[in-house]
Amino acid sequence: MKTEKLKIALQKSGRLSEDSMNLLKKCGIRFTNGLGKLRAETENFPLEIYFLRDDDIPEYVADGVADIGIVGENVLAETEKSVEIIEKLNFGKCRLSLAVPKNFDYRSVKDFEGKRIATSYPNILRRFFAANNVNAEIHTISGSVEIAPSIGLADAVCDLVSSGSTLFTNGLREVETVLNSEAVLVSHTALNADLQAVLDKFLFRIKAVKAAEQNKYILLNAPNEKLEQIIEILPGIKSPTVMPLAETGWSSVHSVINENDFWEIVEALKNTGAEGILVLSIDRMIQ
Ligand code: PRT
Ligand code: ZN
Repeated sequence: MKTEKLKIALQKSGRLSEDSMNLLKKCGIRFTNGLGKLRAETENFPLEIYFLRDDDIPEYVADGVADIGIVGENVLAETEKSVEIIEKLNFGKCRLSLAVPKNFDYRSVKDFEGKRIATSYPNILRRFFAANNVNAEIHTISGSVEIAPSIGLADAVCDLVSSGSTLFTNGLREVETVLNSEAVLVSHTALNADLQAVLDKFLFRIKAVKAAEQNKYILLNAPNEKLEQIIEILPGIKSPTVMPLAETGWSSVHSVINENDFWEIVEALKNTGAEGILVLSIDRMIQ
């Protein structure tokens, strides 16, 4: 029997496109994405790819035209479509923030009372102001939000920020975070059993890719009398592997450490007398 194909919607061209396609590739899924193509078939996994504008992805998935999709949480929150968030993907990170001109004497969110705010995210902003009991005038514009205050269209803006340089070069100062966002895998709320099985398989691979990216493989040499101390510092998946070196009185210790704890652990290891510390990237990690 032929397996039913899972239809995935990806951003056609934009900030999420490359990372989305790389994720599929790291999951071992091969496909040809000829430039300008709207659809691609995969060679070795039951997936069919649709390339769309990111704003349309929640609707395609909610309607079941696509079964799953990759989209920013900001777009999801704005469109308010009913889809299920399956997995955060660790890329496309940004925040939706309120920003004011540098000379605006800002103290609290109440300072937005009665002000005109330019944004491409009116629904999210309306909810934010309602939750904070602020009445502001929201002006919806679709692009170049950051220039609205300098041309007299608005008193402040609510826009996506990553490095902050766009705000800075436009004389604006970020004052409130409205939403933190990253790319997420979303799914139609009712997949049939066959498609759900394909999604589970895909998700298993995504988790292995994510885990590998968040962890490092560490090897080091240690005098045997320090082993106990070193093992305490290293968490490992179970516990570290310890093997004797050819030189008596010394061992080689192997373990996996989390990217976030990396420098603290390496410093602690050095202080205990560990030598020849090697840190390697992990390709895939099955937990
Ligand atoms: O054509 P299509 O509709 O598909 O694409 P788009 O132009 O609407 O979206 P695109 O490709 O710009 O962004 C896609 C998604 O990337 C967004 O929905 C976010 O989830 C995510 N993302 C992450 C960002 C940013 N970072 C980001 N910095 N989206 C936009 N920006 C813009 C922001 O609007 C501002 O103009 O970058 C500027 C600010 O960047 P910094 O680094 O100067 O702060
Ligand atoms: Zn868009």
